[in-house]
Amino acid sequence: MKAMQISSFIAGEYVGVGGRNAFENINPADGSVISHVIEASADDVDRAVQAAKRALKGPWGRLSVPERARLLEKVAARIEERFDEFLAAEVADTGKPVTLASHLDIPRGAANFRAFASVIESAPTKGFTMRGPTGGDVINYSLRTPKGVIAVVCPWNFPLLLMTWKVAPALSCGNTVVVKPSEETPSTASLLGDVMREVGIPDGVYNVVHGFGPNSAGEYLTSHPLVDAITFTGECKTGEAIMRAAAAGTRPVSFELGGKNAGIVFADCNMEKAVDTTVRAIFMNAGQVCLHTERVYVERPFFEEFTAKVSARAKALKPGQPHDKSTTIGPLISAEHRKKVLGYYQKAAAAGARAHTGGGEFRMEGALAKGFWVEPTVWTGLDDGAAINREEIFGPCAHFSPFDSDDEVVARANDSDFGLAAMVLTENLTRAHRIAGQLEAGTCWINSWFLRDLRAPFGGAKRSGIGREGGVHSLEFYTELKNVCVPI
Ligand code: NAD
Ligand code: 6OD
Repeated sequence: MKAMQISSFIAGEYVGVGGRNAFENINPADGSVISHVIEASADDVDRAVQAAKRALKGPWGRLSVPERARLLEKVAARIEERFDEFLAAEVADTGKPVTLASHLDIPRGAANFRAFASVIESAPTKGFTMRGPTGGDVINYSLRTPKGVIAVVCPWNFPLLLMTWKVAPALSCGNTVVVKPSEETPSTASLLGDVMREVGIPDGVYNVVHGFGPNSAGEYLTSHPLVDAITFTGECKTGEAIMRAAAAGTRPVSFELGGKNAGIVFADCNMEKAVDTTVRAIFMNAGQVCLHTERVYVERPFFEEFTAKVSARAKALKPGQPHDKSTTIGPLISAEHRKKVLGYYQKAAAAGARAHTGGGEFRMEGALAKGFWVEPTVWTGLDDGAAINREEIFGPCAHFSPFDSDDEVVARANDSDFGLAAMVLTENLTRAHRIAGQLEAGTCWINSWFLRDLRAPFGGAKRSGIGREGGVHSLEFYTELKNVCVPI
């Protein structure tokens, strides 16, 4: 099959090659080249930001909230109509099983636009009156205005889902955006440009610039002086670099960063459901989920039994062609990421961990032999100070250890630099609520995992992020709140 060309989308137009560099977009399942991506130059990024700035003052800036909301609903509807194209692009870029992308990635791409169309229409207007110094009444009320041009810098693990999770609230609030998708997964962001054109989103409102981070589109964008705010999802180290760029001009940031999430399993859980939930929390998307559980604490009386059950389920996961509906685990995103994950597998072995299943590469056959496959892995035997219990691995693996009391497990779960998500599995809801209150995490799932209500606040505590997005919380970041004071 001939490799396609993926282009940046600036001011309503796809950008041609025109002497620019191009890089290969690789299918992680088989190592084949899917497309050539044209890298945006510093000039292109400047044009994109200028276009986004101009668009704020054009027809987009004059739309009423219901008009904007209707347009976002059309974007959602058009993603659904072009579902198969989005699905094929996402599956090729990520290598993830089609069953996962068709149930999660693409539907959420559409759902994000619908959710924020609804949030903006029902956003509360704030106001109050008070007695003024001269005895008369004073009315104070608040207006929300768009923040301006928003830079949206995205990772590769849920490309469309995570990009639209930022673009939808930004647009719903009347901003314009310049998106920098991950270099690993450029396709759906470009495809969305076509959808924006089709439904009549004015030129310059949604722009996409392709490239890498340092000395490329990511850095050009985040250091551009006309960018008014930066929303970023990715690694903590990248967050630090972006924060430095944002310091020039004191631009606000919203960060969703890494995790080292704890799962706590009590002996009084519903065993069958707890095994299911834990398997999903560790292995979904080959563990490449910021929210995924990498540290599992199991109450001692049933530690052996629970670990054995999860290990058996992990062993039964089936790698294979992403489009084969019986495939239940995909590859890692890249050769580089596989090297990093296998490095942790080696560190675990060297430290004396027992691998109940996995611990190495998947030896795939045929075309898939060139993909980036690793075995789902369950370890026991290391203490909480081991590297695999402290650092984010971002692969299909977790370490299990026993615990004896609530206080002990809360202290161990909280003993981490990260604080993104936690999971508590127990049928004792009093205990569940008490522990949820004690855990240092942005989200705590009880008897569930990755169960999302898009109106709920979402983000990380400690090093896992800055700020919260979701529902009205997104409005705090994507708008300026102005008070108007009127003495009567
Ligand atoms: P990454 O930080 O390497 O890259 C993310 C994006 O930042 C890419 O588009 C990249 O090109 C860009 N970038 C890199 N350096 C840059 C720089 N100096 N300036 C500007 N842009 C730059 O992250 P990744 O490897 O794509 O994603 C995996 C990480 O993302 C994991 O740590 C994971 O936990 C985290 N993540 C967090 C969440 C969350 O909601 N908290 C969600 C998904 C992923
Ligand atoms: O569901 C979401 O909105 C979200 N931001 C999920 C993040 C997944 C991390 O990999």
